[in-house]
Amino acid sequence: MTPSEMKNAILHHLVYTLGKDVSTAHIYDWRMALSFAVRDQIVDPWFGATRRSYAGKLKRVYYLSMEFLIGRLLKDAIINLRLEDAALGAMNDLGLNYEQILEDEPDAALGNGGLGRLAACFMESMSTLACPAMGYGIRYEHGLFRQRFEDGRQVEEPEDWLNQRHAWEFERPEVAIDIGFGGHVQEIGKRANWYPSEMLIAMGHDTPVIGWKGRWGNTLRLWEARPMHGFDLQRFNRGDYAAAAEPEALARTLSRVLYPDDTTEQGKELRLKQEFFFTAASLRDILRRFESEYNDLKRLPQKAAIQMNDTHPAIAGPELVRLLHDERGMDFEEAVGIARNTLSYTNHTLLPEALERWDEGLMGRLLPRHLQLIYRINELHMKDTGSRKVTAVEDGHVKMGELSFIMAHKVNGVSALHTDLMKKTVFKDLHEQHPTRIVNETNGVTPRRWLLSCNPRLSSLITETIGEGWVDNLEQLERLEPHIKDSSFLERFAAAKRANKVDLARWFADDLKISVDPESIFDVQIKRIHEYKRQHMNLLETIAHWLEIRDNPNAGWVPRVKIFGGKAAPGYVFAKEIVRLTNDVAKVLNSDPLTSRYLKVVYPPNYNVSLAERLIPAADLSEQISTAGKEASGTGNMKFALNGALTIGTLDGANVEIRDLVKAENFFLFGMTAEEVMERRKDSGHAAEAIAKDSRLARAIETVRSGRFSPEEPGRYHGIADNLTHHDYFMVCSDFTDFWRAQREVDGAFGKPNWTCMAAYNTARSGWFSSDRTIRGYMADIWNAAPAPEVEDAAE
Ligand code: TH1
Repeated sequence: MTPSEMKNAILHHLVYTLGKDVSTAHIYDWRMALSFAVRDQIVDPWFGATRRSYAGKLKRVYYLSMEFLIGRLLKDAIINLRLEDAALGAMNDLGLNYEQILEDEPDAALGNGGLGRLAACFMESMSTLACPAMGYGIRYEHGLFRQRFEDGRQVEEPEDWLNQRHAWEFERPEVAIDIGFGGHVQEIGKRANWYPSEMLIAMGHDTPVIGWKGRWGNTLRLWEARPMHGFDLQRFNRGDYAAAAEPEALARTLSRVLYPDDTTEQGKELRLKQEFFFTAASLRDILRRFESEYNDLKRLPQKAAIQMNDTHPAIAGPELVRLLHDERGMDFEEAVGIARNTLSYTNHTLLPEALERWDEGLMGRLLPRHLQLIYRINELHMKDTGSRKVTAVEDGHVKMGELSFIMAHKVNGVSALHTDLMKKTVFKDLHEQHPTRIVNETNGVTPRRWLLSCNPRLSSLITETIGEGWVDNLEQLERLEPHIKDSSFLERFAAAKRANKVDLARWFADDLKISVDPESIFDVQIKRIHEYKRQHMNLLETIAHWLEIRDNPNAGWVPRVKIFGGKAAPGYVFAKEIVRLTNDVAKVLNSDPLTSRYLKVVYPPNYNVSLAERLIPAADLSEQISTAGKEASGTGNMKFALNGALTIGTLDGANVEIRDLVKAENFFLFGMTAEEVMERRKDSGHAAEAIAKDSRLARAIETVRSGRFSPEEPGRYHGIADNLTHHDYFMVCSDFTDFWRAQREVDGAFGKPNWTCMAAYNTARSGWFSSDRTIRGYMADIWNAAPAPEVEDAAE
């Protein structure tokens, strides 16, 4: 496409799709017109892929996920279709600012964090690899809340991405599926009919997901809840206006909001309803498609692979058995076998507070038939394994992890360490019964978004150096290695990083009114706020460092900017205190004339995918400091390494594999191992001992306790200080001393010529962390799926 063709397409959509005149068009109208012009280019390859899947009778992958944290889509589509020159040219021609138009797009935040973003990266990789696939989830009216700070406190505001028209979706009113809840069960022999008491409709909305060079396009189908019987006219006519709208409001509640809890479980009824709603709609859609092509249900596992992203869609097990056994008359044991061979399950966490358990009473009320089937599945499992030990039902609860394990032919962890711990801890007994079921698929990230699109400077340097094959074959980055000896390459590598830092510094100055020196170490910790991720350990180190600078302000300190980003779950009190402390510390440090040229703290509000794309390319240091054994994988860690930031981190999650690949000398390791953590926890005095041995730590905690950061309310942080001194479950104190040591090593290394080499080795050796590699692993080890044959590039 040429710029002038693009320009004509934009003008056409402006007038005929949006009904706007050039002279009155706002930025929104231009952005929509550009989006529609780009979307037009997606449709043909997308249809082509669908046609080829049907014609070739290809096996399809179905990715069921409560969350898809897709972020903005316009630039992604432009890049994957190689329309940058056309789009930029057209924008210039029209006198519009391209960057500003891209920034106008709301960030679709249909997820909390890593789990949802992983699902989005997987969708993009499946399209790039021409793996016939479909993502299924919920079309939340409100995604993750918007975060604002008020006197340093987090305030949550509703996110309303759908206030504007969503340019990328196609409504599918014909894809409407009835979903029931409650009611009663009528048993006929071993089979049963379920008569729900409450019904609503799931309506599909399709978003095309286009892969690199437009080679292939899959669909993300998100369900919206609609009332079965909309508006009650009789009630309205009686003057009962609120009641008249009730059924509608009730049904729509189901797809109204994303639960804002990341790795914590609330056990709320509405959540269970959401889970069943989208899972049941997806399974019915999958079976409908299968039955339109094949007439033998025994072949389902050969033609469909259904991945459960964590336990949120775990009701898929019993529901699929119900559809096969109750509704289609298949023998129960055979139905369980077919369901199991079709389903697989990814576990993303071992944290006990995140493992879903549903009260039997609640489950029986909402899903009476499913509860009966769960009992039978459970009994069958005990019969088959001859064991009474593990069961999916215990103490009046249904344990969704166990249920998922029993109903899946493969269960995977998301990093080598995490998979190993799954086998040794949470799934120990089940693993002994089914020793080949658990497999590892270390997470990955899509290089299109997380390098090519977000870091054009580094991307250009890479392409100029080794060609552009790396974009869909990321392991080619290793071809950079010979160039790391070359001073002109290193200079350009450093220059790209510096320019990214200057951009970020300008944004801090303009948007946050904080000035930072781009020559400082940009030290970044961005992720959900959680005790196990230990933002408070990072803060204590910051405070200790600040106190040390104050003691000796003229000692030639290495300047640093500590950058934080992240949201706290609205109900997670401790995490919200960490948010507030971060803001309070920032206020004191940034206005300290003695120290502020050496140490600043920046905490931009509302961390999201778009902000990540801005921060990661400018980072020197990546903070991956979770208590070992707690972070299942992490994916931010991979994005930073890929963009040439060095990691300071523990041996946790995928950090272990990052360090193995980039090599120990290019990674700042500190802290206890997962085993040492378990050992040390047995010693109830671990925190007090650690504090007694480290005067810097003691002083930092005392400073927090003293009210130095909250003079108007001196007791504000007693909670945090007490938790650390007495309890400290996540071992902040016990790891602090080694963390401090590693941070000072960072100071020593930064600014030396070797730093750029280390950074470049991180980029060159991170190719393995492409989500293309991860998806190939799922295809081979779990899905038994193959890419579509003979796929050419549409965008060349
Ligand atoms: C995250 C894990 O914490 C993280 O380590 C991992 O990299 C990521 O998943 C992708 O695998 C999880 N997010 C959630 C969210 C919910 C429940 C459990 C997890 S685990 C709602």
